[in-house]
Amino acid sequence: MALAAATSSNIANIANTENLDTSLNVKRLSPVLGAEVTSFDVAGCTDAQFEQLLTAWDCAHGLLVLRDVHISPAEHIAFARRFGEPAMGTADPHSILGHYWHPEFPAIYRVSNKVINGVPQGREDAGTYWHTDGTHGNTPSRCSLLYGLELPPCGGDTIFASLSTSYEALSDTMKRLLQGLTAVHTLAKTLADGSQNSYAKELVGKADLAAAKTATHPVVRYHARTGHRSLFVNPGFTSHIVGMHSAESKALLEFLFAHTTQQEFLYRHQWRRNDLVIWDNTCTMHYAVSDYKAYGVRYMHRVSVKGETPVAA
Ligand SMILES: O=C(O)CCC(=O)C(=O)O
Repeated sequence: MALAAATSSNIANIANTENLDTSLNVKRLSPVLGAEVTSFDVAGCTDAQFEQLLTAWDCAHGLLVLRDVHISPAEHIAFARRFGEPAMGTADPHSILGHYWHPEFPAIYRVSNKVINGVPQGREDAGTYWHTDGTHGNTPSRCSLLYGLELPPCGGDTIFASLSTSYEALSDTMKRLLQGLTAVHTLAKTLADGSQNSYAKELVGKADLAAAKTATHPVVRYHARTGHRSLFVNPGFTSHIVGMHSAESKALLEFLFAHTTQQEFLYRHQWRRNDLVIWDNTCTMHYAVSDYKAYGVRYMHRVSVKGETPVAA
C-alpha cells in the first residue's frame, strides 16, 4: 500500500513555523520532534522557568529530554504535579500491575529488568510495542515523565513518533475522511498482537486484562495548548474504527500505523543516566526497544499525569 509522503517540505512546514528561543538551554534533537534541555533546575524551577519549559515542549512537538537531572522520588512526583495530577493505582490505566508501583511512592511505576533476590524490581518489557499511554482508558494520560536511573552500556532505546507531524503530512482528502471518525482502544488488542515482538517476554497477561478498560476516542484530536491536530490511534491499543466493516477498518488502521511509523516521523532516544524524558501523550506514541537484556540492567521510574477526555478535531 502506498504511504502518504512524509516529504521534507511537509515536515519543514511544521519545524520552521516554530522556534525554541527561550532563556533555557534548549537544542533540537531531531527536525521532527524532541529537544534536549540542559542545566534545568527540576526541583527548584520558578513558575516562569516552568512556563518556558512548556513552550519548549510544545515547540519540540511534545518531547523533552532533561539531561543530568538529580532528583529524589518525592521531587520527581512534585515536578510531575506541575503538569497535572499524577495518575495512581487503578485510576491509571497505564500502570495496572500494582506490584510494580514503588513501595513508598505509589505514584511511581517502576520499569525494569532488575531482579533482587528473585523479586522483580519493575515491569520488564513495559511498552515494547507502539502505544500511547493509557488510551484504553476514557481519559488517557496527559504526559509521562520517565527517569533513567540505571542503564545498560548499550541498547534499551525508546523510539518516539510525532502524531501531529504525521497528521499534517496526510492529503486533505484523507484528513476529511478521518474527521469525525472514532476508534475503540483496548488492552485486548495488545494481547491479541502479543507475538508482534518476539523479543519481549510477556506484553500483556491475564492480570492486566482483568483490570483493563476499553474506550472510544476521536481518530484526530486537538491539542489544548497548541491547537494542533494529531492522529490518535496506535498499534498497541486501537482495535477498530467505529461504524466501518472490519475489512475497511483493518485496511485504514494498517495504513495509519504504517504511515505514522515512517522514519521521517520518528526520533530514537539513546538514554543517558539521569535523563528525565517527558512525552506528551496527546500527540506522540512510543516504543521501548527490548534488545538489551543480555547487556545489563535498565531501571527507570515513571510518573504519569492524568489527562482529559480527548476533544475531536
Ligand atoms: O521503558 C521505556 O523506554 C518506555 C516504557 C513505556 O513504554 C512506558 O512507560 O509507557
